Amino acid sequence: MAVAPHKVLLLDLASNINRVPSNYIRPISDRPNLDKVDSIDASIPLIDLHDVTGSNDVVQQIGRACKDYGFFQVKNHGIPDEVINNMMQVSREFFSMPQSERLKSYSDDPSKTTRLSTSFNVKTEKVSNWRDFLRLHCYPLEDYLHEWPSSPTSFREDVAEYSRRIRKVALRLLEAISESLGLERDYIDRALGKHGQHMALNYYPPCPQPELTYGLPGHADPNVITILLQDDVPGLQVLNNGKWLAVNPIPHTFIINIGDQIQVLSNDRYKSVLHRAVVNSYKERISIPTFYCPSPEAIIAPAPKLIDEEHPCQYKSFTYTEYYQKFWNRGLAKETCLDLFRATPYI
Ligand SMILES: O=C(O)CCC(=O)C(=O)O
Repeated sequence: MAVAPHKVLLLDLASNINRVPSNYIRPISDRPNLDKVDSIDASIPLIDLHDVTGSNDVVQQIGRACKDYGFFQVKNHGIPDEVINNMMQVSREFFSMPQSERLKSYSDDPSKTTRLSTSFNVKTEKVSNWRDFLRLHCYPLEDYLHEWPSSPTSFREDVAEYSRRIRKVALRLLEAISESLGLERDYIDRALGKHGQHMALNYYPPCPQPELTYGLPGHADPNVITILLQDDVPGLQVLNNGKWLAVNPIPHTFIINIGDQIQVLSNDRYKSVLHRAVVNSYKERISIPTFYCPSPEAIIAPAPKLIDEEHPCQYKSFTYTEYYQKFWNRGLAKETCLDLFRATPYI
């Protein structure tokens, strides 16, 4: 008798169920409480990047957003609509391919630099997340391009073009963030060693009981900055003053958030804040975060210029590899990993 293929990806499981399987159900104390979320449009600042290199005002707006929200959206970022549309379209095509084609990229091994998987860390987590994802390393591009899926046929070309363009936006933002902290424009660039850039293509299938589970539970990002492209389906929420704010999609904008490494470099001036992805019962959602990172061996520590009597040094120095290992091994925990690297440990 033929045995049905084991459904390792959520997308294939979710297409014919009308209840959430028990391993996706969160305890009552840890559910999204969707009716308590503030979904009014004016959530996080929207900043026009048109004049980011010439305008002190833009730099100040970025600084204020990093301090008050840890999040902002950007428009006039210089990436043509066509590049964004192709990226979103090829992601949708990837997840629409037959299971046998998608599974060619599947792996549970987190050390793989290109892999399709589901949830977050399937080997260690107790509750699963309502998400499949394709994770890609993207910088230096020539080191990784050959590993990427070769189907759909335009995948490599579209994703490579998008990642080259996004890297330029990331570098401009890092300069503006350095400047907003009163540091030299290239301070953060230099602090990151050779730099790293990863991308996730997140696919959240429609969920029959979205109030019981998360696409991704609240977490802070371990990297430097994240640049998120989302489709037209809401799902991202950001914690601000103890309340979850929905970040509703605005076409052709990106959502930027400060990761833990900027919190450290800024000696706690800027905050890496919790955010989460919720799911819905009516429509699939795709989001594409680019995680801009230090290179693994880069040594991260607060900028000496931001340490004084009033602002004592908050963190010991560490390599990004050490930091990322802690982040990965703990799973997506609400308590930030930063406290493990405090100069004076929190009790
Ligand atoms: O899907 C989203 O909007 C958020 C994604 C995210 O936080 C992540 O991939 O780490």
